[in-house]
Amino acid sequence: MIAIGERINGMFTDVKQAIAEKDKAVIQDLAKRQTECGASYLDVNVGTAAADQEATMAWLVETIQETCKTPLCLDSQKLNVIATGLKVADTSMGILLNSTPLNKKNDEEILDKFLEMAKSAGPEGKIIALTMDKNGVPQDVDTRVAIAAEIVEKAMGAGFEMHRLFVDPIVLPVKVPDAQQQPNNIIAAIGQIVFLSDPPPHIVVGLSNLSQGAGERSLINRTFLVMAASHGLDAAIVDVLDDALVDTLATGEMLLNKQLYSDSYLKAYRNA
Ligand code: THG
Repeated sequence: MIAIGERINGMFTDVKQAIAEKDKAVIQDLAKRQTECGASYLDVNVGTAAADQEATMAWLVETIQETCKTPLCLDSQKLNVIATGLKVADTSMGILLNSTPLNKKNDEEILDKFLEMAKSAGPEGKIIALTMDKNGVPQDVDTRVAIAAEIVEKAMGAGFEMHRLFVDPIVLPVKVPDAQQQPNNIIAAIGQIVFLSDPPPHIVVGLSNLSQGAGERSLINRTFLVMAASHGLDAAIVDVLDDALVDTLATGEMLLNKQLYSDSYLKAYRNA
C-alpha cells in the first residue's frame, strides 16, 4: 500500500494555527513523524482558512522541504494553487498532483492540464484523478467505473503511463443520511477499475472522509481500508500516525500474501 500522510492539512486545527502563525516547527514535526511512520508521500493542503492560498502552499512546501525529502502530494481543488506548489517543489524524488476531475463545466480540459503539469515535473510526476465530472460526484458503481474508464483512456492517449495515474473513487462520510450504501459501491467500483487496463492505474482514496462526524473513527477507517485493499485499493491518504490502522494494514497485506509472514511481521512492515 502506498501511504500518503494526511496530516499537513489546514482542516486540522493545529495546522490551521501553524499556518496563521507561520510556525514552521509544527509543520516540520508532522513531516518528520509521518515519514518515520512510513508515509511514501506527504499530502499538503492549505485548507480553506488561508487568506492567500498560493502563498500558503509555497510556504508549506518550502517549510517541509527544509526538514525532509519525502515526496509531496500537492492537494487543492484549485489548479493555480497546485501550480504554485509545483514551482517550489523538489520533484526529483517524485510528486503527486491531487486532484482533478475528468472535466469541469468551466474547464473541459482540466485533466489534460494536470497530465501536462505532471509530465513537466519529470518521470516521477504523477496525478490523482477523481471519478467525478461536470455533473458532480456519481453515487452508483457504473458511473464511477465509466468515468474511470474515460480517465484511463485520456491518460493513455496522452502517453501517460498507468503507474503515474491514481484513480480516486471518492469516499464520502458514512454517517451522512442515505450514504450507507456508498462504501460497498466504492469497493465494487474498485473491483472493476483494476480491470480497465493492464497494468491497471493505482487506486487511491481519502480514507478519513469515511468516518467524519462518527464516533469510532479509527475502527471504521481501518476496517474499510483492509476491505478495499482486498479488492485492489493500493494507495490511501491516511493517518499514518494511527498505530492501530498501520497494524491492521500490515496484517491485511500479510493475509493477502503481499507481505511475507514471520512472527515479527508487524515490526518488519514498519521497518520496510
Ligand atoms: N481524495 C483526495 N484527496 C483528498 C481527499 C479525498 N484530500 C483531502 C481529504 N480527502 C483527505 N484528508 C483528510 C484529512 C483530514 C480529515 C479527513 C480527510 C479529517 N479531519 C478532521 C475532521 O474533519 O474531523 C479534522 C479535525 C481535527 O482533528 O482537527 O477528518 O477524498 N484525492
